[in-house]
Amino acid sequence: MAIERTLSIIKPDAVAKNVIGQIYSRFEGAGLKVIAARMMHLSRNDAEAFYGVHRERPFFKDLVEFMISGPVMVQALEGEGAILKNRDLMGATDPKKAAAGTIRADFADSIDANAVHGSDAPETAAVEIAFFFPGMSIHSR
Ligand code: RTP
Ligand code: MG
Repeated sequence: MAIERTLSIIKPDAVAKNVIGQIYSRFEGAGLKVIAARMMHLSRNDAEAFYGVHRERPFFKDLVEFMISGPVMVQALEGEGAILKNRDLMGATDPKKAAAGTIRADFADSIDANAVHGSDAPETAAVEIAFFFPGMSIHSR
């Protein structure tokens, strides 16, 4: 399988629970390398733009409010099949449906406060990485 990059966000609930390191350990344990990272508090504009594909969905307003409720940790991950591998580590969107041992099963409280984001396809990964890491701050290794 090809080496890919994907965009990951540790959401405000997981940052507040102080589990950034535990989540990074899961990335590392699966062979995913952190090649760029920044902690930030998203503006409303950032959150609305980032989740723009969901603008017409009933949960959009709650999603934006949640994503701006506290700081997030944003990282680009690199590795073999990184996009699917990260989605597998994350588990299902609704933590009640997430497989045992996944990040969402272990750290998420609800479908709204669900601990992590991960890109869902190569095209979205490229757009999302460029959104948070424009320019020179990526270190392929
Ligand atoms: P994400 O984009 O955050 O990685 O999550 P995902 O791919 O697993 O889920 P997606 O369909 O892209 O939805 C984005 C976020 O919106 C919230 N959501 N709520 N109430 C609902 O039915 C509902 N559906 C989605 C979730 O917080 C989800 O992470
Ligand atoms: Mg998604």
